Amino acid sequence: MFNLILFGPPGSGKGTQSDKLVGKYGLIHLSTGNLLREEIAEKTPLGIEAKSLMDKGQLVPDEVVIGMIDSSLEHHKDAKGFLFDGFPRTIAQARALDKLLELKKTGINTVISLDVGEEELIQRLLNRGKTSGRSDDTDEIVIRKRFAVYNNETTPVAEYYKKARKFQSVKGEGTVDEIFETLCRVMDKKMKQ
Ligand code: B4P
Repeated sequence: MFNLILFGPPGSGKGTQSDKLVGKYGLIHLSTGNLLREEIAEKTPLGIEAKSLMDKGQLVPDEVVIGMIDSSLEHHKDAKGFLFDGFPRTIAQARALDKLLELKKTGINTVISLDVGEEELIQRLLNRGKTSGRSDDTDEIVIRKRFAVYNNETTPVAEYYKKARKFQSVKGEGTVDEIFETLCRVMDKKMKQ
């Protein structure tokens, strides 16, 4: 199995690059953002609770997203690997993921972080907001709140994987194809190790 975490701030291109990477490497794409938006679209109790938090730029409780990942892993027992996109976002989520993978006798192979400057991120998210209908992308105050949450709660996750010597950063600015090429170079190297 090969398990990758694509890491980075909101709007850094995790979703965009994940779609391309899973096509090339045959991994199962697990995006907690997408899973939550599906719950919202179906108006489930979980979705209704998640929407009120996401609209304010806050994180959904750890136990909710960990539960979603647990059932997705169970659902794809024969996968040759997973690409985790937007998860883990807290230390508690990172620890829970390690435990879940350990139970399946596997682990995280590598974490690749997309580095993008804050002003570029804001422009990307506001642009997406014009067409996506995502309420967390239309208001600059909410976007800035998401960055604050990222800096406070998610950047410690980078330290967690740095300590485990699994963390690597790549430049996340440039065209989508240029960034994809860089990611593929890193992936090809890691898969040979
Ligand atoms: P997510 O759905 O994970 O999304 P994201 O961080 O906003 O975006 P991403 O980095 O995937 O950007 P994308 O490729 O789309 O999170 C949304 C919310 O869900 C969170 O705020 C939180 O509330 C909740 N949530 C999710 N996971 C959670 C968890 N584990 N725990 C708790 N809460 C959780 O790119 C953004 C835009 O940039 C797109 O429009 C794209 O077209 C554009 N773009 C991409 N690459 C580009 C490039 N190279 N140049 C120019 N534009 C580019």
